[in-house]
Amino acid sequence: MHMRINTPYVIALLAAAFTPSIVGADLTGRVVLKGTPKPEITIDMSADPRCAALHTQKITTRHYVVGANNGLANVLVFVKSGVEKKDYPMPTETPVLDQVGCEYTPYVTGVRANQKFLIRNSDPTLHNVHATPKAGGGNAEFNFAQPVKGMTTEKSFAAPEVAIRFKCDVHPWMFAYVGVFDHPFFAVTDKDGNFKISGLPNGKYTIEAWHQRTHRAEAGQAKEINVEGDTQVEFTIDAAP
Ligand SMILES: [Cu+2]
Repeated sequence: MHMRINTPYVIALLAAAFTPSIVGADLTGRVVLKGTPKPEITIDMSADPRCAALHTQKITTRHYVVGANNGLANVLVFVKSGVEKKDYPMPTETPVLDQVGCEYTPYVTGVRANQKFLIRNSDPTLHNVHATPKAGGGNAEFNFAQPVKGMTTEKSFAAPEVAIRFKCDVHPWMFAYVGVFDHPFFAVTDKDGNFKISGLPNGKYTIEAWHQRTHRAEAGQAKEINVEGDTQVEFTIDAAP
């Protein structure tokens, strides 16, 4: 029997077999704050009049930023385990940790391990950027001055860590938190507590919601989930006593 091979069909089959899957599910959800946190503390910037002059309104700490329906902002939501270890493509955009009005912005953010990011001083005063990763975790502490407005310094962190605290050695009220991940499946909640992690392959994962005031009480802030297509998850975080 003579068999005819449909060449275009075979090529299409081969292409389908060897095209890596780039689409995955969207993991979306919210983080909700339960309970009433302590009032925020007013920040007195008078020690540096150049900082104080940048504000016309009262500045407070940002421990709990709560939006609509008790949604909690500035929570790092990330896949803690279950992710396949591989070289995920690095984002093309360079994240910026800025200093504006003598505050870090963003307050909480995430980067990939070995992803270059910029630290910028947008203020007309001296900042001293001081990153304080945990000892022995694979990330190096650094500490440098940015005396001039507009200065940028490129940095990266080598190892996953949630999260590295930044402070400023000139202005004791300045803090930021940077999570470092060896995969792209992380997000920071927006002002109403919403987050979205895209491209997550189907599978079983542990998802964690990390908030800088409550992370010591991890109970309830990690969930086992089964992703099969687009999936939603909600976290409730108790205000720390
Ligand atoms: Cu500073």
